[in-house]
Amino acid sequence: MKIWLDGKLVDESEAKVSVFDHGLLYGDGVFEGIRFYNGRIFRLEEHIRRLFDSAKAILLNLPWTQAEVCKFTCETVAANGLTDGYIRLVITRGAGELGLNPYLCPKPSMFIIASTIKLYPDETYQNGLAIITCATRRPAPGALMPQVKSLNYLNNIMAKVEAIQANALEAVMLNEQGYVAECTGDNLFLLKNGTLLTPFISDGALDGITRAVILEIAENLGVPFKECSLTRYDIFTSDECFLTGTAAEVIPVVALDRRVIGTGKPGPFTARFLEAFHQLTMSTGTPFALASE
Ligand code: PXG
Repeated sequence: MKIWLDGKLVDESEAKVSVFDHGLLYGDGVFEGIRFYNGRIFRLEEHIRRLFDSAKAILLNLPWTQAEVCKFTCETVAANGLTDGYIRLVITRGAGELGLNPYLCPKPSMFIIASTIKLYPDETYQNGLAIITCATRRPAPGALMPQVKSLNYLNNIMAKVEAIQANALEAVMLNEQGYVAECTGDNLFLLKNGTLLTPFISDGALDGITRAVILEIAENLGVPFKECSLTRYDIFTSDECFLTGTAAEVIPVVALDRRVIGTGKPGPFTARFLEAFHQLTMSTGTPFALASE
C-alpha cells in the first residue's frame, strides 16, 4: 500500500510520523473520510471544503490549496490500483515541542490513506440495526465545535464503547439539553407521516456530506423535509429511521432502546433513499486516472 505523506507517495512501512506530532500528543488536527466508487471519488470537493473549514476553525494554516489537496487525493487512490474504497485524509498540527501551544509547531503534516472500510455487516443493511441511546453526551458547541472534524474522537469512542457493551452496533448521542445530536459516526434521520426529519447541526451534529446528499435526494423525490430538534420520543414514535455517513452509507434502524420503530422492518421511504443514494454513488464523482504499472 502506498501512502501519501507530506508530498511523497511512500510505502506503508515508511509512512511514519513523529512522536512529537501534536496530532498524536493532543489530538490537534483535522481529518476527512471520503469514499470512492467505480473509479470515481464521491463528493470530493465537498469533503475537501469541509476539511479546509475545519482547519480554519482551529487556526491551522494550510500550505496547500483545495485544488492541490484534491489532486493529491486522486494520485493516492490511483497509486493503489483500487476502484472502490475509503480514503482517510489526516492533517495534523505537525511536530513541535511539548506543550499545548500550537504555535510551537511550524509545519502541518498531511497523510492520505486509500484503503477500505466496513462498519456494519451486510445483513444489517437488509434487516436494520437495533441501536441504543448512550449516556455519553455530545459536547456543547461552546466546548468543542461539533462541525469541526477534529482528531479528538474520544467522545464518540466512549459512546461507541457503550454501544458495543450493550451488544449494539451504534448509539444515539444526545446533547446537554437532551435533544438528539447524531450517532457516534453517523447522522440520524426519521420519517414521520411522510416527512423527513433530521436534527439541526446546532443540536450537536456533524454537517455530514451524506446528510446533505439525503436532503438533496428528498428535494428530488418530492419528500418534504425539516431540520428540527428531536427527542428520543420522536425516534420511538417515528415510522422509519435511518443513519447516514460516508462509511455507513444509508442504513436502516429498526429499534431504539428495545422499542420497535414502525413495523420493525426497514421501511419503503428508507428503501427509496438507499436506492437513490446508490444511484448517485455509482454514476457521479471525480474520476481519477489509474496509474500505469
Ligand atoms: N457524524 C460523525 C461524528 C462523523 O464522524 C458522520 C456523522 C457522517 O458524516 P459524512 O460526512 O461522512 O456523511 C461522521 C463521519 C473513519 C470514520 O474511521 C469517520 C466517520 C464516521 C465513522 C468512521 O474515518 N465520520
